[in-house]
Amino acid sequence: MKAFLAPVAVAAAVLFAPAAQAETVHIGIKDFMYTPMTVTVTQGTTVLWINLDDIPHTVVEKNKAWRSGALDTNDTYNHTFDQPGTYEYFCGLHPQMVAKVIVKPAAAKK
Ligand SMILES: [Cu+2]
Repeated sequence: MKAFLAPVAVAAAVLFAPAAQAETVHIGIKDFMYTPMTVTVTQGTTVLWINLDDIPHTVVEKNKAWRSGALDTNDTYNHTFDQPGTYEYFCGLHPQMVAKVIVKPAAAKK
């Protein structure tokens, strides 16, 4: 009786299918830089930062609308961008580290 295997395969395909919304974009923090320095995402996207340096960094929105705590090596911080706009941010520990997230309206996505 091996017929039960087929439904399992179907379930796996559904689980691994890309989600229609709720995308996540990753930004690495490495060598005192956010990589990539500029990302363009669609409204509703979650951006996840991960610190790949061996010293702490933070992620602070220019107007301090949101900010991470100190991120040690391999620590992550995420923020979901619900509103379109350009969001500049910097590292509270190394203010020369600047980067930005550009959020496009969901309707603009092709
Ligand atoms: Cu830093």
